Amino acid sequence: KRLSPFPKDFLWGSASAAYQVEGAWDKDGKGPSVWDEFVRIPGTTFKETNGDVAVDHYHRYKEDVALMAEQGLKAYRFSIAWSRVLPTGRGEINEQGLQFYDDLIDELIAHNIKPVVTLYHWDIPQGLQDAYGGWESRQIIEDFTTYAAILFERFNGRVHHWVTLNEQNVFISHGYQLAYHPPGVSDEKRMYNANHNANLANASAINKFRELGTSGKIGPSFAYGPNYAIDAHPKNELAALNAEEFNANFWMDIYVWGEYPKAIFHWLEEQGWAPEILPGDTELLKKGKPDFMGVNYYRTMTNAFNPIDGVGHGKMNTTGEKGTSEEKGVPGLFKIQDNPYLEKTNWDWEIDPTGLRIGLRRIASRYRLPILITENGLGEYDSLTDDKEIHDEYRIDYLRQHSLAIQEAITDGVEMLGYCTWSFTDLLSWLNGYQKRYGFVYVDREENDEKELKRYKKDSFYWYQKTIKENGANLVD
Ligand code: GCO
Repeated sequence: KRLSPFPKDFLWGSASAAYQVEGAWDKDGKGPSVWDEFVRIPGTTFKETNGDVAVDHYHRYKEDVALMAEQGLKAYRFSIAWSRVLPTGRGEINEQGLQFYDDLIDELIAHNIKPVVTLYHWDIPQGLQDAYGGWESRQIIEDFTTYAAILFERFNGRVHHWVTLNEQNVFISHGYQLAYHPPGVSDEKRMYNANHNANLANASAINKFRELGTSGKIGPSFAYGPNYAIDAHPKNELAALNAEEFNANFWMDIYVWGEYPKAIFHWLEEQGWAPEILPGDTELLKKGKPDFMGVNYYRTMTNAFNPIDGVGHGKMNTTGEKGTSEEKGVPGLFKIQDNPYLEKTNWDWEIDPTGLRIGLRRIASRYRLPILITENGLGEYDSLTDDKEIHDEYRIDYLRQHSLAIQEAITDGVEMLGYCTWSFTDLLSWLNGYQKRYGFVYVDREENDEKELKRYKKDSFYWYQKTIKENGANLVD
């Protein structure tokens, strides 16, 4: 079958997040974020790893950008640490913190790499958490908007792609239900309230972006994977529909249409967990429509009927030992099953390039928005040979298949803006330390041994370099 080519201006990119790469956690006036505090609570992360130094991108950004330029990257997605810019989350600007991003942006532009800026990648300032419980208070709407406006004004004209909130579904569920992330709460009523405030903050920032006449496009990054049924039994099909509504539409409908899907909202009301919608909320949400949908794609889920007294959220695999995830589900809606057709990574994530094509099709036809893949990649153990090489053919294979799925989606008519792989250099995995590597560039460090943080190009670095150069023409043999 003939595939449509990638558009000429397709953004072949790669991505990172401040806490996972920067280090310099208390340098040059930066205030603490909730992650700086959370990682110090024993038992919260793999071998007590933290991002104090991470891969020291804060001090080595020029070296990293030079590697990006050598690879031919068209775009680099990174996040801004709110507490670098505003140490307690509001009030006086810390000019030195803001200057770091100013310099990084200039360095990227000087190398013809388009900056894709994420406003929030999970590191809310501890000051706001202490002052009013962060996302749990409506005060966050104003404070997030003020912070966003500082960045819009400073970087307008230099940045053309803006991401508001990264994986709201993850930071909200992990922070307020599963307690894997700060603030480590397990309370659904509080979770759906915090989530509603995040939705309002997202829309308010988008409205501010437009009010200020900022140039470029803005949208959220959502962690999405399509939900399948284990088989065609109607009850399992219903479970898959429930899962799609619960895991995906509940979060993305509100971004695009300002309304929660009725079936899920009704289910929340029955549990006593529905957020309070105040007068004016719906209007604000409807106005704050994004220009594109950012998609972080890693895996798909396969579902079956789950009775009302069925399984709940089990334990996650954070050790990197295959098969250590537990059975999970939402009682009365769905439960997650192993898909017999799919292989999994060492962290039990299904590898499913066709799922990416399916997911892109679903989003494009439901929301009629262009899509930017803001993350996709393979977390694996990598090893450095004696010759200081990294033969990650498994990653090349993964990325090649997912790039092809994007090309197929383009052929299907989906408007694709770009592909930011996760990640450019190796980085800290929030809960899995430094053993789970995603980068094109290997960084020589272990859990609690920083070594010299030397960078080595993996085989996948060269593969992506060629892919960018040929605009994907090398994908089909
Ligand atoms: C991990 C995760 C992260 C996320 C990213 C989400 O292993 O910790 O994969 O790296 O993918 O931060 O936006």
